Amino acid sequence: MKVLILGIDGYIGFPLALRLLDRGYEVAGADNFYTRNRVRKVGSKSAIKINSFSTRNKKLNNAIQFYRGDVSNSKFVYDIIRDSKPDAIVHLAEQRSAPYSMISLKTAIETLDKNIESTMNIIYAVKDLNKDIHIVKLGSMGEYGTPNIDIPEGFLNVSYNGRSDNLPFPRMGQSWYHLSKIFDTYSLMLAERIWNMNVSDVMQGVVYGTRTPEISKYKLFTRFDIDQVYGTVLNRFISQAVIGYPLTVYGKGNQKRAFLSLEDSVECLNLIIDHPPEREYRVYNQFDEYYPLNYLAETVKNQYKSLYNRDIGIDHVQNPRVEMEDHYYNPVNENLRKIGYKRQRSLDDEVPVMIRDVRRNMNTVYSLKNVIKPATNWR
Ligand code: USQ
Repeated sequence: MKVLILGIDGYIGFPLALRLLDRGYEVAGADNFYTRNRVRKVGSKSAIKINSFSTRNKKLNNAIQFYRGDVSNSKFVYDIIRDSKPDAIVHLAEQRSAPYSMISLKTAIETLDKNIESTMNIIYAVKDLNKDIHIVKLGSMGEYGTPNIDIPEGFLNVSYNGRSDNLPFPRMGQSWYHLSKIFDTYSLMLAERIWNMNVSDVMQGVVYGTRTPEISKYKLFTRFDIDQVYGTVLNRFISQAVIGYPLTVYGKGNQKRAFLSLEDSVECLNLIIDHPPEREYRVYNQFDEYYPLNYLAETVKNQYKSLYNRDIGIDHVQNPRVEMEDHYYNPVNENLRKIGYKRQRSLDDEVPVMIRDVRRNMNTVYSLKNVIKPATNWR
């Protein structure tokens, strides 16, 4: 099977490529190094040293058929699909930071434009060139927001005035980034409805981690962002602990979010690639567990204490985001289990591995100290 990974230079794209190559798939990929550039633009870089893409590919004997370009350019998307002839396309090539989308009108529109256009380009290219291609699209658990009822997988049975239907679950994203993903979701739903396409729409939780077995095997790390714009919460907490910076829990810390390890993310995507829907739009809620942020902070604090006997502070900083801090949260994730998903790495397995990897890059983390403090305000 041949898989085209859009965003192959990214945090998840690169380990996914390693996994698929290692398991005998043909892998093509595209990237315009947008994340490397945007992270530089906010004064940061990957806290774990990574090679350039060409060095990565050289170390893999150029096993990846690579295209440099922007997936918000429709000609580029048509050209690479025509040339690489994939069976599946995994779309990871979107602007992926909620805080980045909230910096200004310019970054909000950049996020909406890039993300919506790239998905539209893929939909049209697949419709025009080969409708058998399986589109695996990365959405976000944050599309649902935090409703006061259970969160099903994409759809909800609704009874109203004596009639009932299975309708899209209401989406209540809390940033322009999440809104862009919601638009993608509706675009994919419509595309499948009118053109009978094969779509897996993946509502992914927050991913954490530094390693997969292939990263260790090939000694090729993936990027690891810890700054206030591109860093996600657990990756930031680990780095903060390593340099003795109090963990920046936003607000009360009772906010609950769904999480999974990098290894589980890659494993789930591999399972989804192996189970293409047949002329169907299918939603996967892709996460392992959900936790309140305070639980994550306590886990990092306790594990650090037991590994290095050092006390880590926890600082409840004023929340720069507009989000509920006390709320109900109960999403389901049955569809992945139906195709064979079992947790690979738990939070407790992964935190010590992450601490050790980040400690090896301590000097870089120190050098990024001034981009840790939250500075992007939703208000
Ligand atoms: N948070 C802190 N302290 C920090 C950073 C974040 O308390 O130093 C809190 C935030 O307020 C939020 C939660 O942690 O309540 C998650 O924030 P995050 O930055 O880790 O994740 P988020 O902005 O939601 O976005 C990330 C990825 C995005 C993906 C999404 C999945 O950047 O690409 O779609 O996670 S989800 O969160 O399920 O929407």
